Amino acid sequence: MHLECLHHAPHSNWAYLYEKETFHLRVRTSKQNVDRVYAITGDKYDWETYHHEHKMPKVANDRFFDYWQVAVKPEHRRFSYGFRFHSGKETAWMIETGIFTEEPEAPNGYYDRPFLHEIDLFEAPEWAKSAIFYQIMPDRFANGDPTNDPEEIMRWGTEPTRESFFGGDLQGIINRLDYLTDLGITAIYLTPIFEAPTYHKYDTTNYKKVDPHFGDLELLKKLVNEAHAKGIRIVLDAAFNHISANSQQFTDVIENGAHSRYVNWFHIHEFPVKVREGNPNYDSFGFFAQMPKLNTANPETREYLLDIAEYWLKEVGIDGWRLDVANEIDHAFWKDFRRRIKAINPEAYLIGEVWNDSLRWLQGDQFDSVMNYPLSDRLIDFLQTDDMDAATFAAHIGGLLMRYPQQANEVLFNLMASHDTPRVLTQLGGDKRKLKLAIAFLLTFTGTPCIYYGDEIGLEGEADPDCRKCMIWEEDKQDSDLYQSYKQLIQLRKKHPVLRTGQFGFLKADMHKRPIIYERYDEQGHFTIWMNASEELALLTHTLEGNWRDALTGEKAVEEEWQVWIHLNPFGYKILLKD
Ligand code: ARE
Ligand code: CA
Repeated sequence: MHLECLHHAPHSNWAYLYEKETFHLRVRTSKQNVDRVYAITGDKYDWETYHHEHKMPKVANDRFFDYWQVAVKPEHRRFSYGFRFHSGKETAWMIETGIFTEEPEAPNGYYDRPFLHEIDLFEAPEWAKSAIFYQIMPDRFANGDPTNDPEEIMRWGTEPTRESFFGGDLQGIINRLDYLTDLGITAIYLTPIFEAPTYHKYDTTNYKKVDPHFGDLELLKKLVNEAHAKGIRIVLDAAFNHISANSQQFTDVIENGAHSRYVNWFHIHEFPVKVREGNPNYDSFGFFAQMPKLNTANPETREYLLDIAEYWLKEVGIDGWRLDVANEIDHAFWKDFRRRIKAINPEAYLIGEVWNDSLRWLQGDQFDSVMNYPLSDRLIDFLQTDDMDAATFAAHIGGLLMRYPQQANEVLFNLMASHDTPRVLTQLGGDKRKLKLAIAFLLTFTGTPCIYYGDEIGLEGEADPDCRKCMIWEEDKQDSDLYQSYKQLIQLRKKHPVLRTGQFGFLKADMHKRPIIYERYDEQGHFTIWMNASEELALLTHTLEGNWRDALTGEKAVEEEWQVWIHLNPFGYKILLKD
């Protein structure tokens, strides 16, 4: 047995409170090296009376390791624990004090979970688990009010540049709420809408004012109220890492230098301040001189921003925040932020924009979720070419699922693309078969799906600004077949909770092959999803008890002696539901 590969860490994504009295334990072993794993738990104050064994199922694997997970419910909300591993005739134990080949005397040296406090529980908003998000960039979605258009707008539908305005606004979104309802959308993520000089509004000049080109406070309230009336929630974008160089605060520092009352709101390197594009003498987002970084550790700055975050919840009733460049703001700020926001609305959904491993922010004291770019990167890599075999794809997905506590996985903001990436259809070489496969995966996988506006009707686009083309509203230019695929898959996900919070596992993902089969299951239901990510026809089979039918057509699946047979076209998929 590869003892050196045995791994666990207490108080982490390996050991966490999942629900009020349910605790998850995870361990890692060398891939295909261990046959069985048991968690040994007990009460250190009376081990004899209260100790148990729990067989741990294997729930995932990545390239080098197998992962095992079990849920335990200790009687007295405290417990010590260890693990026992079996590999052929070998047995080994892992406890806090080390790895042993003779059984260590319990509970000395065992891992310890002193007390399970409900107040420490990381609880994500329940509604986010069943939400279907749609991301909108207001300037590009719909122009509902030409009277508020910027002076120099470009004709709707022409090629966008880094500076172009097209006149989209909040009234346009209100006018199109029925379109979103028809698609099955239940939540909208709006990129910034507060006053700012650019079309994208990530360089805020006034956080407490809706940009006049988008509308005003009353119109935003109307949008939120009309969306809520249709069962659609609204999440706004908080660009708190930096502010515009044209803001009142920063212009004061430019004018008054070290004597400015706002000097500690920023990270100024030297005076006089030089707004040099590419090389400012102060901290900024990237090297963008127009985006001076705010000193969120400064109490006055922090209070200013937290007050803004509270204001839009209290004043308008928004349902959460997407947090721009969240990973470059200090953790102390986000802990305050979560406390203050959840005090106003415990169900507010907080999504950090973090492109890398985000465990530090997903321990229940900061964000509920992050934008899950690692997922879209892996899925698009898998579909872009046939270089990645099914086993490697499954290993990537397995590793991602083990990164975070399960309650975070259930509300991760799963996207295929955004305003910061090329359009997913473009990344997939314009192949709509691959796009449908990607969307079928997104809508049957663990986590909250988000559709970037226009993807559902076939919009294409390279990197920013090309990925921000105006929405196409002429029906004869929309891909209605693609739209129907999105709509059908969204409806399926909304109808079946098991596709949202059920267990996930691969049934088939072979080396040197491309087809995959994975399952979603819980007490209520059982799905198997069959995908042929290749140009060849595929005939897949798997042993499955019970009667299965196509969840989209209702057609009964062919089976003989528990062998289910599925024919798939190139880049085809089938979603089976057990009767
Ligand atoms: C755009 C172009 C630039 C150009 C600039 C000036 O992208 O190439 O030089 O215009 O004309 C906003 C606008 C952008 C604008 C940018 C700067 O939307 O159009 O740039 O401001 O003026 C990293 C950050 C991540 C950030 C992306 C863009 O980690 O937080 O870069 N995303 C947010 C928003 C953006 C917004 C800003 C930040 C600024 O979502 O829309 O840009 O408020 C890897 C790395 C990531 C990196 C990612 C993308 O995956 O791991 O860290 O994200 O690549 O580059
Ligand atoms: Ca307008």
